[in-house]
Amino acid sequence: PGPTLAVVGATGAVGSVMLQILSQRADIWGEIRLIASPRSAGRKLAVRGEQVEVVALTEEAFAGVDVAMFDVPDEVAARWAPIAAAKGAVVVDNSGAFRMDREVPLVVPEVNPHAVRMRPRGIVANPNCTTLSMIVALGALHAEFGLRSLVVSSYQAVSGAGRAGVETLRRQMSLVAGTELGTSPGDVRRAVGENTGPFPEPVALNVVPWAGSLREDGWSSEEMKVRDESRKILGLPQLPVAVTCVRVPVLTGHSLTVHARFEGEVTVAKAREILATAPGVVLYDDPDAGEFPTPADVVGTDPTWVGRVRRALDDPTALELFVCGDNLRKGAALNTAQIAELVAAEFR
Ligand code: 11C
Repeated sequence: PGPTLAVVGATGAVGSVMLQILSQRADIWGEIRLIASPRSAGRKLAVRGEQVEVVALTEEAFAGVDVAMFDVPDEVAARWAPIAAAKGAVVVDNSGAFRMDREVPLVVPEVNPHAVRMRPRGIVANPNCTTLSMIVALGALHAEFGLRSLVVSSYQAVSGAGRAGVETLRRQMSLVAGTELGTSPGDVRRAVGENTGPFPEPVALNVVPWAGSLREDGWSSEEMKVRDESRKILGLPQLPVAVTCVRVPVLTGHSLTVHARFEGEVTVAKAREILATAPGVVLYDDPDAGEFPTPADVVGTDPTWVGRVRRALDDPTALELFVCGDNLRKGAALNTAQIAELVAAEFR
C-alpha cells in the first residue's frame, strides 16, 4: 500500500474540496485518515467512494501517518503541525502560520518543486489562495523574461473567507434580490443589517477594498501575504510588489489584474507562447471573439486561466494580464495535494 495520509480539518471549506480532489486524482495513498476538531469526530465523510469516520485531533491520531495535510486556522496549525512532525509525519500546511519561516519551504509544484526537500522542521507550507491564483502564470513568465516588479489588484471571492464568507454572500443576496437597492447611499447596508460576517462592509451589490486584518501604514495582511509569498516562491527577496486586495460578490474564483515589468523588452507573441505551453496554465485570450476568463466560468477547474495579455502602452518591458483561478482548488486544496504527492514520491 502507499503512504498513510492524514487530512486535518477535513470538515472545513477547503477540507471538503480536498476530499473531492483525493477522490479525483491518481490514487497513490494507502490509508486516508480524516481528522477534525472533537466536535466533528464520529461524522462520516466520503473519500475515494468510501465512507470514512472522522477522528478527533489528538497526538495519537498521527500514529503511523506519513504525510499530514493541515487545513485549519493559523493558531491550530501553529500548535498541531509541530506535534504531527514530531510524530514522524511530513506536514503540508495551508495556514499562514509557517509560510514566512526560513526553515519552512513555500512550494508551488509548477514553480519551485525542488524546495520541497529542504524542510528541516518537517513542515512544508502552502501559499495563500490569492498568491496561488497568479503565481503559476507569473512563474512561467519570470523563467523566460526575468521579473523586475509587480503591481497587482485582486478581485477575491467570498469563499476565501471560508464557509462564513459563502453564507454571508448568500444571505445578503437573498435580501437584495428583486429589489431596487443599490440606488441610494447606504440602502444596501441598511437592508443587510449590521452583521456583515467576515467582511467589513456589505459584499452583495458591492466591492470591498479590504481582505484580512490591518497591518502597518494601512496595508492589509492579505496584501502583505501576496507580496511576501511571491518574493519567497520566486526566489526574488527584493522584488518590488504593490498589491491592492478587493473582495467582490463572487462565490468561488479569485481574479487578479497584473502589471508585470521584466528585465528587457517583451512581446505579446512570446508571452502568449510561454503561457500557452506552461503546465497548469490555460491561455484563454481572444479579444476579437470577446473571449477571456471569468470566475463564473473557471470555478471548479484546476488551471490558472490567463486572458487580456497586452504589452504596456508606455513601457515595452511590461505586460498587463488578467488571471483567474479556483481559490479552493489550485488556490488551496489542489496545491496542497500536489505538494503531498511530491513528498509521497520520496517514499517509493
Ligand atoms: C481570502 N486569501 O481570500 C484569503 C483566505 O492566508 O490562507 C486565505 C487566508 C490564508 O480571504
